Amino acid sequence: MAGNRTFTMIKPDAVASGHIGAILAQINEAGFRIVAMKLTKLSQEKAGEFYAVHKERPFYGELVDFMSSGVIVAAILEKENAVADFRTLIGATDPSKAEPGTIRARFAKSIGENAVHGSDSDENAAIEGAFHFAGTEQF
Ligand code: FUP
Repeated sequence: MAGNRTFTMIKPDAVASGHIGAILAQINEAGFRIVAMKLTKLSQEKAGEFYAVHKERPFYGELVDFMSSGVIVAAILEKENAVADFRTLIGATDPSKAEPGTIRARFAKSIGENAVHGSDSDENAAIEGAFHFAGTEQF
Protein backbone atom coordinates (compact mmCIF):
# COMPACT_ATOMS: atom_id res chain seq x y z
CA MET A 1 0.00 0.00 0.00
CA ALA A 2 1.28 3.47 -0.86
CA GLY A 3 2.45 5.54 2.10
CA ASN A 4 0.61 8.69 3.10
CA ARG A 5 3.45 11.09 3.87
CA THR A 6 6.01 12.97 1.84
CA PHE A 7 8.64 15.59 2.59
CA THR A 8 9.08 18.89 0.74
CA MET A 9 11.27 21.96 0.76
CA ILE A 10 10.40 25.28 -0.84
CA LYS A 11 13.88 26.11 -2.13
CA PRO A 12 15.86 29.38 -1.76
CA ASP A 13 14.90 30.67 -5.24
CA ALA A 14 11.16 30.40 -4.58
CA VAL A 15 11.40 31.79 -1.05
CA ALA A 16 13.48 34.78 -2.23
CA SER A 17 10.99 35.44 -5.05
CA GLY A 18 8.08 35.62 -2.59
CA HIS A 19 6.32 32.43 -3.70
CA ILE A 20 5.86 30.71 -0.31
CA GLY A 21 2.18 31.64 -0.05
CA ALA A 22 1.24 30.68 -3.62
CA ILE A 23 3.07 27.35 -3.37
CA LEU A 24 1.46 26.46 -0.01
CA ALA A 25 -1.96 27.40 -1.43
CA GLN A 26 -1.43 25.06 -4.39
CA ILE A 27 -0.30 22.28 -2.01
CA ASN A 28 -3.40 22.77 0.17
CA GLU A 29 -5.74 22.92 -2.83
CA ALA A 30 -4.31 19.59 -4.02
CA GLY A 31 -5.49 18.01 -0.76
CA PHE A 32 -2.29 17.74 1.27
CA ARG A 33 -2.41 18.30 5.03
CA ILE A 34 0.59 19.98 6.67
CA VAL A 35 1.97 17.66 9.36
CA ALA A 36 5.10 19.72 10.16
CA MET A 37 6.51 22.98 8.80
CA LYS A 38 9.30 25.50 9.43
CA LEU A 39 11.30 28.33 7.92
CA THR A 40 14.97 27.39 8.16
CA LYS A 41 18.39 27.69 6.49
CA LEU A 42 20.69 24.76 5.75
CA SER A 43 24.42 25.05 6.44
CA GLN A 44 26.75 23.80 3.67
CA GLU A 45 27.38 20.74 5.82
CA LYS A 46 23.68 19.97 6.37
CA ALA A 47 22.84 20.52 2.68
CA GLY A 48 25.71 18.17 1.76
CA GLU A 49 24.36 15.56 4.13
CA PHE A 50 20.79 15.89 2.85
CA TYR A 51 21.92 15.42 -0.78
CA ALA A 52 24.66 12.85 -0.03
CA VAL A 53 22.98 10.42 -2.45
CA HIS A 54 24.01 12.82 -5.28
CA LYS A 55 27.66 13.11 -4.11
CA GLU A 56 29.13 11.64 -7.29
CA ARG A 57 26.93 13.66 -9.65
CA PRO A 58 28.54 16.60 -11.52
CA PHE A 59 26.00 19.07 -10.13
CA TYR A 60 26.51 18.13 -6.45
CA GLY A 61 28.69 21.13 -5.54
CA GLU A 62 26.31 23.63 -7.16
CA LEU A 63 23.33 21.90 -5.58
CA VAL A 64 24.85 22.13 -2.09
CA ASP A 65 25.87 25.79 -2.63
CA PHE A 66 22.39 26.67 -3.87
CA MET A 67 20.48 24.82 -1.15
CA SER A 68 22.55 26.52 1.55
CA SER A 69 22.37 29.96 -0.10
CA GLY A 70 19.16 31.15 1.51
CA VAL A 71 16.08 30.50 3.58
CA ILE A 72 13.91 27.48 2.81
CA VAL A 73 10.57 26.12 4.02
CA ALA A 74 10.73 22.48 5.13
CA ALA A 75 7.49 20.54 5.54
CA ILE A 76 6.00 17.09 5.96
CA LEU A 77 2.76 16.58 4.02
CA GLU A 78 0.05 13.96 4.36
CA LYS A 79 -2.35 12.60 1.77
CA GLU A 80 -3.21 9.21 0.38
CA ASN A 81 -0.49 8.24 -2.15
CA ALA A 82 1.49 11.29 -0.98
CA VAL A 83 4.88 10.66 -2.66
CA ALA A 84 3.56 9.99 -6.16
CA ASP A 85 0.79 12.60 -6.03
CA PHE A 86 3.19 15.27 -4.80
CA ARG A 87 5.67 14.51 -7.58
CA THR A 88 2.83 14.90 -10.08
CA LEU A 89 1.91 18.22 -8.46
CA ILE A 90 5.47 19.61 -8.67
CA GLY A 91 6.27 18.37 -12.20
CA ALA A 92 9.52 17.33 -13.85
CA THR A 93 12.91 18.24 -12.35
CA ASP A 94 13.60 20.47 -15.38
CA PRO A 95 10.87 23.15 -15.37
CA SER A 96 11.00 23.44 -19.18
CA LYS A 97 9.76 19.82 -19.25
CA ALA A 98 7.24 20.19 -16.40
CA GLU A 99 3.52 19.96 -17.20
CA PRO A 100 1.83 23.38 -17.39
CA GLY A 101 0.28 24.37 -14.08
CA THR A 102 2.66 22.27 -11.97
CA ILE A 103 4.55 24.05 -9.20
CA ARG A 104 7.87 23.84 -11.05
CA ALA A 105 6.32 25.00 -14.34
CA ARG A 106 4.86 28.00 -12.51
CA PHE A 107 7.72 28.96 -10.21
CA ALA A 108 11.06 27.25 -11.05
CA LYS A 109 13.87 29.15 -12.75
CA SER A 110 15.97 26.22 -13.99
CA ILE A 111 16.79 22.54 -13.42
CA GLY A 112 19.10 23.56 -10.56
CA GLU A 113 16.93 26.31 -9.06
CA ASN A 114 13.70 24.39 -9.34
CA ALA A 115 11.53 25.88 -6.58
CA VAL A 116 10.62 22.74 -4.63
CA HIS A 117 11.83 19.35 -3.48
CA GLY A 118 9.62 16.27 -3.26
CA SER A 119 10.69 12.89 -1.84
CA ASP A 120 11.06 10.11 -4.41
CA SER A 121 9.99 7.15 -2.23
CA ASP A 122 8.18 6.38 1.01
CA GLU A 123 11.50 5.33 2.53
CA ASN A 124 13.20 8.62 1.62
CA ALA A 125 10.15 10.61 2.76
CA ALA A 126 10.56 9.11 6.23
CA ILE A 127 14.35 9.70 6.27
CA GLU A 128 14.05 13.28 4.99
CA GLY A 129 11.20 14.16 7.36
CA ALA A 130 13.20 12.87 10.33
CA PHE A 131 16.25 14.86 9.11
CA HIS A 132 14.33 18.11 9.69
CA PHE A 133 11.73 17.37 12.37
CA ALA A 134 11.63 15.68 15.76
CA GLY A 135 8.63 13.47 16.46
CA THR A 136 7.26 16.16 18.81
CA GLU A 137 7.22 18.67 15.90
CA GLN A 138 4.99 16.46 13.75
CA PHE A 139 1.23 16.88 14.08
P1 FUP B 1 14.00 15.56 -8.22
O1 FUP B 1 13.75 14.24 -7.57
O2 FUP B 1 13.00 15.92 -9.28
O3 FUP B 1 14.20 16.69 -7.21
O4 FUP B 1 15.37 15.43 -9.02
P2 FUP B 1 16.77 14.70 -8.69
O5 FUP B 1 16.65 13.86 -7.45
O6 FUP B 1 17.22 14.06 -9.95
O7 FUP B 1 17.73 15.91 -8.41
C1 FUP B 1 17.79 16.53 -7.14
C2 FUP B 1 18.18 17.97 -7.33
O8 FUP B 1 19.45 18.05 -7.98
C3 FUP B 1 17.25 18.75 -8.22
F1 FUP B 1 16.17 19.20 -7.56
C4 FUP B 1 18.13 19.86 -8.73
C5 FUP B 1 19.47 19.22 -8.82
N1 FUP B 1 19.83 18.81 -10.20
C6 FUP B 1 20.65 19.63 -10.93
O9 FUP B 1 21.06 20.69 -10.44
N2 FUP B 1 20.98 19.24 -12.19
C7 FUP B 1 20.53 18.10 -12.76
O10 FUP B 1 20.89 17.79 -13.92
C8 FUP B 1 19.69 17.26 -12.00
C9 FUP B 1 19.36 17.65 -10.73
